[in-house]
Amino acid sequence: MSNDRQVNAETPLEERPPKIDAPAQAAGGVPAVVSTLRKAVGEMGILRSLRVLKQVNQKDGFDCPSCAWPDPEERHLIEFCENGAKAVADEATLKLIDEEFFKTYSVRELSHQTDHWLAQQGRLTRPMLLDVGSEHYRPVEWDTAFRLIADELNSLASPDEAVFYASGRTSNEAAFLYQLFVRQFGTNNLPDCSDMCHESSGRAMMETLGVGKGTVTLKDFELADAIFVIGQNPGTNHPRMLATLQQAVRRGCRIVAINPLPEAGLIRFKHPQELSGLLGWGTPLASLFLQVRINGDVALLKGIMKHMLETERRQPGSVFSLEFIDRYTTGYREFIDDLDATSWDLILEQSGISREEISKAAEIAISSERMIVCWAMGLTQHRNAVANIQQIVNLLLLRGQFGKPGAGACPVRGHSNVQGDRTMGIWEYPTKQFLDRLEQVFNFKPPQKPGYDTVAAIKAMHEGKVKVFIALGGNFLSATPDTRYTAEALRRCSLTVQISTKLNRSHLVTGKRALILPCLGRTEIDLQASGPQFVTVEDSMSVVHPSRGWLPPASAELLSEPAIVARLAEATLGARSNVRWRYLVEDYDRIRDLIEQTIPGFEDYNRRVRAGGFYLENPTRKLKFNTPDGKARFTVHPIPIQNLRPGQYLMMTVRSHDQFNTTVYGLEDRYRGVKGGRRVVFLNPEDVKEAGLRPGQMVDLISSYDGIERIARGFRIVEYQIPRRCAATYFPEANVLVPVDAVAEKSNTPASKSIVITIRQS
Ligand SMILES: Nc1nc2c(c(=O)[nH]1)N[C@H]1C(S)=C(S)[C@@H](COP(=O)(O)OP(=O)(O)OC[C@H]3O[C@@H](n4cnc5c(=O)[nH]c(N)nc54)[C@H](O)[C@@H]3O)O[C@H]1N2
Ligand SMILES: Nc1nc2c(c(=O)[nH]1)N[C@H]1C(S)=C(S)[C@@H](COP(=O)(O)OP(=O)(O)OC[C@H]3O[C@@H](n4cnc5c(=O)[nH]c(N)nc54)[C@H](O)[C@@H]3O)O[C@H]1N2
Ligand code: SF4
Ligand SMILES: [Mo]
Repeated sequence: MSNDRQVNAETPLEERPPKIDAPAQAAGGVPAVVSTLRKAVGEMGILRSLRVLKQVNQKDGFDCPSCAWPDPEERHLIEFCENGAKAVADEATLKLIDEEFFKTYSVRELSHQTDHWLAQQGRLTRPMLLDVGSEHYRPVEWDTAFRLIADELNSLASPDEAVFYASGRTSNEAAFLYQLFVRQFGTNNLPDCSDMCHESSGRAMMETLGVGKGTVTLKDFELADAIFVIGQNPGTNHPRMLATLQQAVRRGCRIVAINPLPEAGLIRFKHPQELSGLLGWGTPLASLFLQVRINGDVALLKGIMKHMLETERRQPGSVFSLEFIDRYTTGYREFIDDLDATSWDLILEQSGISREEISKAAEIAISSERMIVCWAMGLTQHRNAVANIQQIVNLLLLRGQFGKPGAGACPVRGHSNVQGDRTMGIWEYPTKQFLDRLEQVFNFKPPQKPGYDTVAAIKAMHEGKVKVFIALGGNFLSATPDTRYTAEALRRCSLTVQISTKLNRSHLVTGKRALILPCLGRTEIDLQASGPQFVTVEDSMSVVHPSRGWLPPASAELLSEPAIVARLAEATLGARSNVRWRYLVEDYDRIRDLIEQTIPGFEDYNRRVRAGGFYLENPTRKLKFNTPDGKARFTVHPIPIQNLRPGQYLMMTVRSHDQFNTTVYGLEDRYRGVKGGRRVVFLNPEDVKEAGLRPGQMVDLISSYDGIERIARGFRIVEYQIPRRCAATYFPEANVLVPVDAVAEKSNTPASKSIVITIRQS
């Protein structure tokens, strides 16, 4: 039976139209400084802002809770960017949600507020229970909450009827305890946000290189001759990457940007911490910008490699690293045969890029001894996402861009510890080696059957196969596809539990009963029996380092994530577990000792991490490929053909400059010139004209998939420099349009950047 509190799962309509300005020509500069200060001081006041921001990314401070871009060896006084500061301010805000708040507002009333409003209400301060039939959350004691969850879990017919989600802000320590608890409980149902993020990268690289992580370090960026940035908007999502790119450009490195949008940060950058950046024109970054069609990357990369092949044929030995290919790879012949069989017409048509532009990119690759390719969600969220990334691997293999400084593959991770969480075993598909280690160290038989990933978990809830849903962070309802379907899935659960810092829509769309368990954030002092604790995280380039909070907690009632997991485990497993949960949480060194015993690469963990951190070795750097035959693999992929019928557009969902995933900080997408609203659809001016539409007009967006129509209402048309027949909207507003079945092959990642839509006048 589904519960119905008449809660609205979707983001509400907007009353006023947004204001549209011309897009910015450069990222950073004075507006970045102004925006940083406005948000920081608005949330925290001046003194607190100064005190907190000074600790971001410092060696004795806390890790920026926003993205996973690494910190340099040498730290400056200011080691954060505009969006890092916003993330910190959002957590360290002085606003608090108290008991009165939930007495005042029912979940139904809250659900009609925007995500922006929800995020502005401040920090959650007490455990809260939404009981069967009730419309208001009420306070509950921690012990009662843990007992309630334990009783629900222990009354399930099978441990597989529970799902344990995690989001990527969770520390290594909390993540390790969480997966240990879940596996001792008896299931591998450990989906995480990575399933919607870089899962395609992990899959693609594991198959071809034998490793699921990036192969470069920050040092390599100082040595590369060329850096390709594909399907990524660093100016907004990894802002300090621009400073790294700027340094590279200044010493002569060439940047190739491949993106359907001319994102401000890719074109020109004004370093906010340099006087010239504040006053001048900034540094042009990309020496070549290829405005590819949405999902035209397989075609484009094939074109680049076909040009390289033609040059190699004219001057044998001048382009390809044949010795490297011969010694370290397989599949070269099939790969070349496929390139030969691929027609230029198809490449040009599907990529939308001219032969001349393709040859420019190829010439940069040919003339670069050392090359790095970076990518993010623009490649991972398509049906053929794994193929996209394997084409990058092909490109790098052709010129032997592995096992040497200044070269390699760089999937740029999103959440600040999403990579670490996987290393700690948050994965529905654990390796046999990992499970064997758990068995040896903890003396229990871990479940062997793979668990549900994010999409499978939604379906299992919808089918009634899962009854309890627990989330360690994140905003499952809004981050996942197919909002209406997912809402129904969550409503069918008997209990949903959110371990969170801030209010979000997943607290409102719930199972029959729901709990909010409020936790400490990164910025806060984590005091346990042995004294203040630090936690550890792993950045996008495999560096593990400490993070220590400095602020008094937002409320005395908050527990740390490791403490919540430990108490939950204790309440649920009781005498069934041989782990001394509370003892571990008294001193996080004890958790790290167990991680050291279980996971390779963490030798001498406590000492090395106190000394500042350490790098987790990546075997590909020594040309060791952990594939079945020990070789890196070339792979063959057909060009995906996008046959759009008249009136159809291919839509991607992207982030604005004023949000962190589903947390909306504000309504200003400064670089794209959109202010005061988020329900917009970016279209090419020619398409707008051809369809008889006009800028500013209100329309409904419709996706038709497998005979089902999904509608997102009340979007305004914005004319933008985007390829013909392509459209862009913001995430999470447009997630209602992403069918739960539209996923990437092999990685099962929602294809939220390739949704076919039509547009109807409202
Ligand atoms: N401030 C801030 N920082 C963040 C986040 C945030 O929300 N806000 N989120 C964090 C997380 S979890 C992640 S995963 C990262 C996300 O970082 P990004 O991947 O940069 O985020 P998106 O906004 O999804 O942008 C995708 C980019 O890919 C382009 N793109 C879309 N489709 C295609 C395509 O088919 N081909 C190509 N070549 N390009 C395409 C889009 O135009 C856009 O520039 O950022 C992290 N950092
Ligand atoms: N259409 C579309 N959908 C997408 C994407 C897209 O590009 N397009 N991107 C996908 C990607 S890349 C990702 S990573 C996912 C993100 O999916 P999630 O990670 O599930 O979502 P977030 O919005 O990052 O989660 C925000 C919530 O986390 C909680 N939180 C913040 N800090 C902490 C903390 O320290 N501890 C705890 N316990 N909770 C905390 C807060 O309550 C906040 O409301 O979304 C995916 N969904
Ligand atoms: S680049 Fe990412 S990690 Fe670094 S300060 Fe900015 S948001 Fe934080
Ligand atoms: Mo992500």
